[in-house]
Amino acid sequence: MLYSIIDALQRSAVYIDSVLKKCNFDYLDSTNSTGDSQLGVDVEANNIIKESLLELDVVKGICSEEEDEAIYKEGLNGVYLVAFDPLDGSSIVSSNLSVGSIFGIYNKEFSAKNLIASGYIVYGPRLEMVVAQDSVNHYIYNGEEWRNIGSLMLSNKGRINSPGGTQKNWSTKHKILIESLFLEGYRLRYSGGMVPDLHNLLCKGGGLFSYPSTSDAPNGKLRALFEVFPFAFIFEKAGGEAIGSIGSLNEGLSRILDLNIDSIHQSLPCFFGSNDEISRVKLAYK
Ligand code: P6P
Repeated sequence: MLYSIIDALQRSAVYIDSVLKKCNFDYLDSTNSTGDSQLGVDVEANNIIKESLLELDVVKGICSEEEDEAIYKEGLNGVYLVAFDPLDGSSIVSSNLSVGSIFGIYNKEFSAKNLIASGYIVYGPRLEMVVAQDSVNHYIYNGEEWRNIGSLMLSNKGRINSPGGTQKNWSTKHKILIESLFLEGYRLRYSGGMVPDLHNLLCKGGGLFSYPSTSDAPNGKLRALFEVFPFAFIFEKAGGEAIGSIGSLNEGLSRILDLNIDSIHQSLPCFFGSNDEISRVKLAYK
């Protein structure tokens, strides 16, 4: 049943990749519902994915970072809802850095407990796609077809530290946590693109990616439905963990896929990683 959705996303990925290769990266006058400036290619990628999904019988509706509201189809056929960020990392695409699309497939309801599959597309030197259901499958597009090249698994402890957010606005406990990893020899890997930064962790055995609550972004920056929940699902299926918090950090950090959101564009502080590093985050934020 999910095959038609994955196939539609794979066809959209090839189309978006070709658009990225020849488009200019001019900003539009518009902003999206989170207030982010929009590139023309943001809107084009959104339309490509939205149209390819809404024509599927199994799809009941979609929500997108580039759409103010969720879009539901009339009629009772579809059961699946797809939330997606059509082009994540627009701010770095004009520097020719890798960017990506992120998606989560929900059964009947946009909530973490109804997330049944998720994945992402990496528009980089190679066009790649990762899809998590029972395991985390890694695909490469060879110019003619998508080939499954195996699955991605995290080690119990990694070597990469990928710290997001404006450092001068980090809390003291977050600064101590991040510094402790560097003092142990972790390598800094952070491009400012969620998809390539987390794909790097998944391909290189793990470590920690963090986008914490900061004084300028108390609820973090990354959006729950189409960024954080999909990657939380992927990291758990790859043998790691994903924790975060909704509302005040005073309640501490919880398993992200146990959290409930109030609005489709809600963001939250989030930590993705191998088990050892996530244990250290829990200790640091205790
Ligand atoms: P910062 C890109 O704009 C994005 O939404 C994610 O792809 C990325 O992880 C994050 O923002 C980077 O944010 O504040 O570290 O530049």
